[in-house]
Amino acid sequence: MNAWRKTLTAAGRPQTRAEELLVETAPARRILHVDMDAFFASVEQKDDPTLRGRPLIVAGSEKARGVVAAASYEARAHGIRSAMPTSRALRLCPQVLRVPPRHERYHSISSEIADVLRSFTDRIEPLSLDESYLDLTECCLSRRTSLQTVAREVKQAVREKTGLTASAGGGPNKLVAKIASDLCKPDGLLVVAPARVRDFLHPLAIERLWGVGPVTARRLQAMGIRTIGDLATRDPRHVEGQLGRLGIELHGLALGIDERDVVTFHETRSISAETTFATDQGTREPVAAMIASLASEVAERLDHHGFAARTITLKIRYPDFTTVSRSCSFESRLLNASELTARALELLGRTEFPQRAIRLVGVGAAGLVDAERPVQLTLPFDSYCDAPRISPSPSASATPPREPSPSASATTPHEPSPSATTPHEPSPSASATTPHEPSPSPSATTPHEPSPRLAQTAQT
Ligand code: DCP
Ligand code: MG
Repeated sequence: MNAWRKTLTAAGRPQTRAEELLVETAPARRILHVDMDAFFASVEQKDDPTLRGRPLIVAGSEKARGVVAAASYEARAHGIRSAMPTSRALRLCPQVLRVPPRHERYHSISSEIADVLRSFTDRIEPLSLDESYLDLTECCLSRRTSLQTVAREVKQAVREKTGLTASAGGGPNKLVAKIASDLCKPDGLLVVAPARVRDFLHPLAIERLWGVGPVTARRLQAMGIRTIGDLATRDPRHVEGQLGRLGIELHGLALGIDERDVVTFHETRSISAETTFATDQGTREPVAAMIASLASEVAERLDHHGFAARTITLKIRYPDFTTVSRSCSFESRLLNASELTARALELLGRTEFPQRAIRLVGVGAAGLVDAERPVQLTLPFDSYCDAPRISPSPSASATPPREPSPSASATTPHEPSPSATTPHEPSPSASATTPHEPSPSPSATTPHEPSPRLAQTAQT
């Protein structure tokens, strides 16, 4: 990041109109947010032409209290959304087609998308399997072409390679790019010029702002703030008085100031599987059987990729949706299928089960290494990342707290996120979450409801 720009915004936002003008006239970055449309559902429709043009959900079975991972746009017309229980989706649209998720297939397409994006720039920050930020500043400047033009090329290249549509939003920062791509879905392209940022942001509902979930939105609404523009025109000291540091950060964002860099390294991925029981389980036998089945699924996927794991995590959700995870790591040993199961069952002993019944259970493997050559690595689908990163602390870490939005509080039908631990013998870590207001701290960042971080925490 430009040094003077960072200094200017070190207090979270420009302090004077003169500083504001300087920020406005700074050489603008060209940030693009690319997000595949109805990703899992579109992959299914691409692979099976009989599913095309029909309401479709990729979801677990309603009998097993499954939830919707992805809904085709035809299904969304009936009000079906991600994270909704499958049973509710079926009530909304009895003729909806349901297919179970095929994660390997989505990972493989994600890898193809990554290859396409990398042909435009190395400055890529993947957020999930189907979503990335690209910093196209150098690409645009060296080619003397506009962000709009490059964005159009990116969309076309993704379509040619995968047969799928992506939506792309562009602007001088991540905040604008992400909101723009959300607004132009599906198959859209919306680029916001720096001079138009405030015109673009200000009419939007305050919930669109990064870090504003239902709880914060209610607090802002109680202050008479309904749009981003309402917040931008408030005295920041007043907002700070009401919301503390979060208020200051949100006020800066409302002014269109977001200095976060596109971060090109990424955490080492994990392989995991989880399931929600049809009814809450209070006895050991069915829970242990499910853990064994999930562990062998994880082991199979590790095998398929040629990976071995040094860390295992057990994730448990109690009936009140409180979620905990327990992990242990091994420096000198790799975990095979039976060890994964055995360790996961040991970890079960460190939960409140059976005093508390269990709604959901998940098994995750992290600390992935090449099974043949045990060196820490990343999965193929994020092979464009600069370097893997492991949390340096094995101590208890909070799973990202999220607003109790539907996507956060309902079961996500795949991939628990085990807390990373440094490899040593064996090192337990625990994390617990209850659905509550997100903290503005950096550790609260998630792709779904990220916490705002301004210049003072931006990485250069
Ligand atoms: N996903 C999931 N569980 C959720 C949300 C998403 O398993 N609660 C999976 C399925 C989605 C994929 O992640 O297809 C990408 O998530 P998005 O939020 O990008 O949603 P979609 O790509 O499905 O739709 P959109 O067109 O709104 O981006
Ligand atoms: Mg998507």
